[in-house]
Amino acid sequence: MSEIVNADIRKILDSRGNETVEVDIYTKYGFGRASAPSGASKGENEVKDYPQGGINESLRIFKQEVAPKIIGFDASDQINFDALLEEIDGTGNFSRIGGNLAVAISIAAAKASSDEFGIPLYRYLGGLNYAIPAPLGNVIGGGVHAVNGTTIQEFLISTHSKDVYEAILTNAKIHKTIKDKLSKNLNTPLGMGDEKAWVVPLKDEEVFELLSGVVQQFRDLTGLEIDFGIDLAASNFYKNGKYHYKDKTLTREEQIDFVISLIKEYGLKYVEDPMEENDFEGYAAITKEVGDRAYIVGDDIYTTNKDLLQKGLSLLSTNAILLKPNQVGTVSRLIRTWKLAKENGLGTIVSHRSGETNDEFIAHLAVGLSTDYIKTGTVGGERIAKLNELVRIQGEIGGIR
Ligand code: 2PG
Ligand code: MG
Repeated sequence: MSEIVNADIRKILDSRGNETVEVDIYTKYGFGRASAPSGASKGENEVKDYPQGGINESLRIFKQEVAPKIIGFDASDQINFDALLEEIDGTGNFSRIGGNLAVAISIAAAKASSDEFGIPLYRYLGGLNYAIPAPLGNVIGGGVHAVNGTTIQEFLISTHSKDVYEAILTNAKIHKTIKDKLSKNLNTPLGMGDEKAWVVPLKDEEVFELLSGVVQQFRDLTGLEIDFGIDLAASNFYKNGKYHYKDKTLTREEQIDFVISLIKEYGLKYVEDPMEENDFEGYAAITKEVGDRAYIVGDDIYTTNKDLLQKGLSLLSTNAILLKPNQVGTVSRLIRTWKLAKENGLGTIVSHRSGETNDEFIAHLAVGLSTDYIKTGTVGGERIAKLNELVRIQGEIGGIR
């Protein structure tokens, strides 16, 4: 039992300078503080960050309705605690209290309870089966995370090492090398996107060439396994039935062929949201053809929602799923979706959002659930907060996939 004795809320800023909520939960002998991130490229079925009336309405609801009801509640009873949040909200999708409020409360309760019991958060969340995931990060980006970048939202790399510090350092060195190459050789303007990936006014094809060269250089240099991948976030450039790149427009069938050819040509191991999010069959066509070579990952298509994953499983849409707490609003909802994915042999990835705080929770979540990857950038304070937490956790448990 870890009885909640007090709860507080405040507004803080996220990495984009937008307002977000931070919640404190006190149990008799424990304390938990959590804040909510926010996406820019959101799936249609995500819970909404805030209700009508915005963040101030969430604050009002917290003070007048939530705090009085959660005080006295057992924070360690996460399932019923999260059910209470759903009951207070009353809409089924947190549209009255706001998904950001729900997720900050749910995570703060988990943190307070693990603190009360003196159990590390990753172990509190995952029991005895925990493991350090491979860090996966965006090194060149575009889409809605940047102005004048690539059409594809994220060009990702992931170093596998038994030492997570070596993995995150190698990822960061790749990020740095790309900057050196771009500024020396290409003489092109260089910016930085929301997730601290480089933004270049290049065509997607040019980036594939550049990045596969850098990745190979680091494989040779380190002898480590380094994955190359992408998040197309394809819904964002799908309009009127076609996929609109900077230099070309593709039909649905051409998009399927294009993605398959990219996976084959560049040996991509990770491909997220290759089709617009309602095309479950389109995802399936890609998975069928190249699912043995790469993770075909569902983000916007599932939005961490168990029912949507169920649909994807029946259509064999993907062989992996992205998990983001604020897409569904509570820790228990996310864990239920994760369980279904595991039972069906899918790869799992815990992910940050493009707008982040310094909250390190997802590092513990990824370790606790032993996901294959944690997608949380390569550099930038709010991304490094999670990566450095992995280093600390490794100090306690050791090992990486
Ligand atoms: C994504 C995420 C994180 P956003 O599409 O996977 O990289 O972006 O948080 O903007 O939805
Ligand atoms: Mg995505």
